[in-house]
Amino acid sequence: MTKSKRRTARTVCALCEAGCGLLVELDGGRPVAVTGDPDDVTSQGYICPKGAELLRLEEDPDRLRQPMARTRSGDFEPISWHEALERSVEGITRLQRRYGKDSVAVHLGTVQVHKHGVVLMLDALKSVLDTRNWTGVSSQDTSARFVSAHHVYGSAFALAVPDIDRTDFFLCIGGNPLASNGSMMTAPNMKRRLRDVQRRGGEVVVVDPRRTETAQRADEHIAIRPGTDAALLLSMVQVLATDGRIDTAAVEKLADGWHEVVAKLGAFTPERVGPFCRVAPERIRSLARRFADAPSSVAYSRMGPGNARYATLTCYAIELLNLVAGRLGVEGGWMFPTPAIDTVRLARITGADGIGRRHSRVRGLPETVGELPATILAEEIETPGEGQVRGLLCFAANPVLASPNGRRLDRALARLDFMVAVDVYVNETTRHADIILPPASLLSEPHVDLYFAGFNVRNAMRWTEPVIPKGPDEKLDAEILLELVERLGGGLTAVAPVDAVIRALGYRPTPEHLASAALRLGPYGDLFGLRRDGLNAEKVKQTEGGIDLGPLQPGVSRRVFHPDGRLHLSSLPILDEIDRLDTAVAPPPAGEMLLIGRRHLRSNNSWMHNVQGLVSGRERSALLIHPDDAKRLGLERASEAWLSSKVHEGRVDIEVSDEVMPGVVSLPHGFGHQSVASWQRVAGALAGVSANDWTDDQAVENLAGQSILNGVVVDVRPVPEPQHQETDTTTS
Ligand SMILES: Nc1nc2c(c(=O)[nH]1)N[C@H]1C(S)=C(S)[C@@H](COP(=O)(O)OP(=O)(O)OC[C@H]3O[C@@H](n4cnc5c(=O)[nH]c(N)nc54)[C@H](O)[C@@H]3O)O[C@H]1N2
Ligand SMILES: Nc1nc2c(c(=O)[nH]1)N[C@H]1C(S)=C(S)[C@@H](COP(=O)(O)OP(=O)(O)OC[C@H]3O[C@@H](n4cnc5c(=O)[nH]c(N)nc54)[C@H](O)[C@@H]3O)O[C@H]1N2
Ligand code: SF4
Ligand SMILES: [Mo]
Repeated sequence: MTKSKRRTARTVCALCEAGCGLLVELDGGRPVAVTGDPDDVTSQGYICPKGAELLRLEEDPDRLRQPMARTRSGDFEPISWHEALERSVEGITRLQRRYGKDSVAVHLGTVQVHKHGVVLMLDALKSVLDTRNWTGVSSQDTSARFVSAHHVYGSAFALAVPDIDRTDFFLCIGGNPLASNGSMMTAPNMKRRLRDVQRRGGEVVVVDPRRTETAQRADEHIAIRPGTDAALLLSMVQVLATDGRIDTAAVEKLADGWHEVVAKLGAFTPERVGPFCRVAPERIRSLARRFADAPSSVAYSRMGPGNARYATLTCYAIELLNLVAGRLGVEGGWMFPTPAIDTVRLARITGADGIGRRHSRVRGLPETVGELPATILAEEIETPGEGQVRGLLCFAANPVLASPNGRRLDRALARLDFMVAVDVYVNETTRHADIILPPASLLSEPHVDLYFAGFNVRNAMRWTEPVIPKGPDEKLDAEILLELVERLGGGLTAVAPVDAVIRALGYRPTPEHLASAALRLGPYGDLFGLRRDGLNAEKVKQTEGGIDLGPLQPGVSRRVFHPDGRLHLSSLPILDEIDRLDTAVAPPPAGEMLLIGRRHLRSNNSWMHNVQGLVSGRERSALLIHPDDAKRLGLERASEAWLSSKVHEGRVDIEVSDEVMPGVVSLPHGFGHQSVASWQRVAGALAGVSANDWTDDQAVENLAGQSILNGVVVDVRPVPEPQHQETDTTTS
């Protein structure tokens, strides 16, 4: 018997923002085990259950491995790559020739930012498709933060992170890093990092309507009424201002507009906003004072308020609080990473970081960093007229479960003339596609730290080679996009003359060529040999586990892009939104019930539900309801309830739990897979409904057009008589 050949290879997990380093054990070239890489500079051996199940995800028999075409009967059958790509391009070109460029929309899911190759391909795709209907998940994720950064710093990508490893006081507002592994904060093993804050004698305070996994480990949990965080934060600033705890001279040295803002803060006293937020005024006051008095502190907010009514204003108020408390750009505070590939500067040069330069046809919603809000998709498909959307390229996204009013979108997608999806599953969205193009295994991808290095809580750079070669008939996501671009007549650099010269020379650049050049020209780069000790791709690849580039660097000016070099605190849209919030501040109506979301460590949005190891155990898709509400509504002993919102009503499983505050119910998004049970056998057999059946595509936040997915007004009652049917109340 010959001894099998075992070896280990390194890669980086692309399943979430933490980007943990992985060691993949190979037996005769076949991956057999995945563990955390102890040498990885970013994750130091940490791995979560999703990363540990990576091979199960990859080996899922229901995962697509060849291009699929939808048949007349609505089924799918495999076709060749050549035919799939030709038909995709033919479908897109036919519509664009006949109905104009805008007739084909694009929708991008969150996977895009995890793959450097895709990020670097998007300009080329954008340029060749030239459609205004370029949409994606940002409006359910980061757009509000981008818009706030644009106003304050002059670039949507001027994004600070909490210096979590040096802070003495971490104020976490509407983020649950123990489930999400951290977002817009690349920091694997948040459990350890939070414990370290406490071990240093510091404090962790979580503001969340639910006593989350993170809140349970915090020193203090403040339950807040959904959608009111901006008022709480402005109130904290108001307290510091009236206490005289603000170094006004220091603020004015960095920023313009403090006077205009402070003049508006009188409306946000803790006594006034307390009932609105359902937080005792004394708690707000004490929180503000402890935040200011701690040796160092940082305020951070994420998806909770980020997908609620005052999303952009909340992000702005985080900037304001960190600034006036003297926490911006200082150790233990709110600091700017210095990534080796400076995507912020690249975006500045290409203008990719702008906002509001185009608006959608039907509702006039603004673009943010090139993307129109995802909520426009259904209405743009349904509404006749010039520019009506008739075709869709959907990249790694499942908007039927991830976008508000998913049922309306589901019906709209069925009306498309043509749809192509790049995805690994037939799911609730891709089931409408004419063609599905599945990428090769994640283990066949090279990895270059690109987008998320901009959120590192400690600067680092990693570049790994593919762990396994891709099969002869497999393509990476970026390669699929590049082939589509080339067949549509474009090229990688998106600059037509440059691409023409490159083609004439018979040269075919890859995203890695672009990344390599950007690294060499970046802040630590070797400047193509001019700086001998500088970095280049080879050096990074040869350093096992990546290169540590040190703690975050103090300073602010390198991320201020307003021509006057100052932060702007009083942009008109921001001041107007403060006025609107001021008008809205009032105690909640009696009996109010607000719906919020929830994430689970073993899941990722709408996918990873088809692997038994990730879905076994207690059901996770039930509606959490507080015991007081359950009692009041006659649901104490019920296992189900009837949930209604403006757009939908239907049955949900319930779980009575004091984890959620009274007046709030919580339902995770991304469930409800019954319609694809024949394509995803494990997921299809799960219980659960899609939270986004109840969220409203027409309700958006004012500044970014951000979706409102948290703090949705709902009604909960016992399940009515059997003849009562589930209904959608939207017309389409
Ligand atoms: N395991 C796992 N990891 C993930 C994901 C996943 O689905 N599963 N998704 C990934 C993605 S796409 C993202 S963007 C990140 C998100 O990362 P996080 O933002 O850290 O994750 P969430 O669980 O959405 O945290 C939002 C929290 O806000 C609370 N909340 C809801 N409404 C409000 C409100 O109005 N105010 C306040 N203060 N809190 C509120 C919720 O109860 C919840 O605890 O996670 C990423 N990582
Ligand atoms: N109610 C509510 N709704 C929400 C949220 C919420 O908190 N509450 N969160 C929002 C947020 S933050 C986000 S980011 C969105 C997420 O919205 P989406 O990005 O649309 O959702 P995912 O489920 O992450 O979709 C991932 C898709 O990519 C496919 N996929 C997985 N791996 C690969 C790959 O390597 N290549 C390709 N081509 N495809 C792949 C999966 O099969 C799946 O179809 O959801 C949003 N929706
Ligand atoms: S936390 Fe888990 S899913 Fe996220 S990168 Fe690390 S191993 Fe992957
Ligand atoms: Mo997200």
